[in-house]
Amino acid sequence: MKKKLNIAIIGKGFMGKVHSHMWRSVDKIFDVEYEPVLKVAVGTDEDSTKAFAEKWGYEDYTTDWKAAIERDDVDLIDIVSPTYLHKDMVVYAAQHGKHVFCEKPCALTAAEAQEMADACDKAGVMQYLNHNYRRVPAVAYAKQLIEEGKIGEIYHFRGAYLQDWIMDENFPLTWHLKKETAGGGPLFDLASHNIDLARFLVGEIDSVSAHTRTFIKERPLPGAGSATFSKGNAEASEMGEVTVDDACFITMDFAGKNTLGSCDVTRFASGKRNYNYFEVYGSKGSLVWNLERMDELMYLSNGDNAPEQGFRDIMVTDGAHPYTGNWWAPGHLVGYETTFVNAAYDYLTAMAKGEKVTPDFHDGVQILKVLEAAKKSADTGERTKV
Ligand code: SOE
Repeated sequence: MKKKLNIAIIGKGFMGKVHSHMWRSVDKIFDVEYEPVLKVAVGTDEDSTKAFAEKWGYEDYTTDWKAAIERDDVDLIDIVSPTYLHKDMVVYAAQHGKHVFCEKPCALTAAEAQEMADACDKAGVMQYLNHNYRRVPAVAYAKQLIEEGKIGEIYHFRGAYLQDWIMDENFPLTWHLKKETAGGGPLFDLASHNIDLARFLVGEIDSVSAHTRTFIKERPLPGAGSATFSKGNAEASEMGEVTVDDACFITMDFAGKNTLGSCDVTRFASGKRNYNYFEVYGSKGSLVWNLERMDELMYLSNGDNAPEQGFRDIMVTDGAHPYTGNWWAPGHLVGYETTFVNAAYDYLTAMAKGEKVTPDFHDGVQILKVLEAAKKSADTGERTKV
């Protein structure tokens, strides 16, 4: 008999949908000791929150996030709200003895992330920061190959995360485009993923140089019905200032390693809808991965003989690859939502064993220190210690 785990989700946008799907699927795809129960959905608007709750099968809904956290029949708080709300919600959840599962980016500042980590440590609750791409089977397999020594000493990590969803100058000034609500533009939203993967695959980053650019400096204020991924906002007439980057290029050094790294992130790469990419070049081999072909990992071994040497395209869907044994038969591809279900599986497995799951808010602190150093470097024009 599985233990019931009652979940309150705070937020019901794109990530609310993805996480609801995740909680509904995890105990069907994987063997876990818990049965997630969708207890209560929290949103800011009564009607749409009710509709969201009914659609996904939440037993209840509310517009009061504190009340949801305070409920005795809630065990875990899943936070998919805008970044500026994360710290208060996580701290409040921890103070009420609730386990936490929180979307990235962690918080507005490293100091906020530290408060989140401290509150969860003090309360002894589970803490998890969802950088879902660690849980792509091909990325987990890349990590395995690196740990097995197949890549050798790593000379280069080259990351990129390119999107194009705000290129329309009429795209409204949503919370993503304001420093006080998002912390940064793609520097926070997208480079946080690259930095997470760089730390996961290579190690700690200790200094950075960065360059940022804001291409469109003013945008229409959001009107009624404007949505995150909408294409413009004809109703709005007033304009507001964009206070985050539209693009950022970073070079990085790794602590105690002779690795030279980089990542470039933008929301202005026309045609690149969600191009999360990395290359790892080492003394024994190379790896290349791209989210738009997420089941494939390109691997080159320096040990192969010269005439035939080249990248092999490994279809990471074999039952022996990470996570894949519980998914579909070999060659039957998985998708974006799979990475979230894999994350929930790792979370629930750790919970059952009384272990920690990573990345957590301590990782969030480190990632934010890198992002803050990158912002400082872009502002001052100087190489900056993390
Ligand atoms: C929007 O840029 C977004 O949804 C990010 O917030 C996610 O972290 C990324 O994985 C996909 O794009």
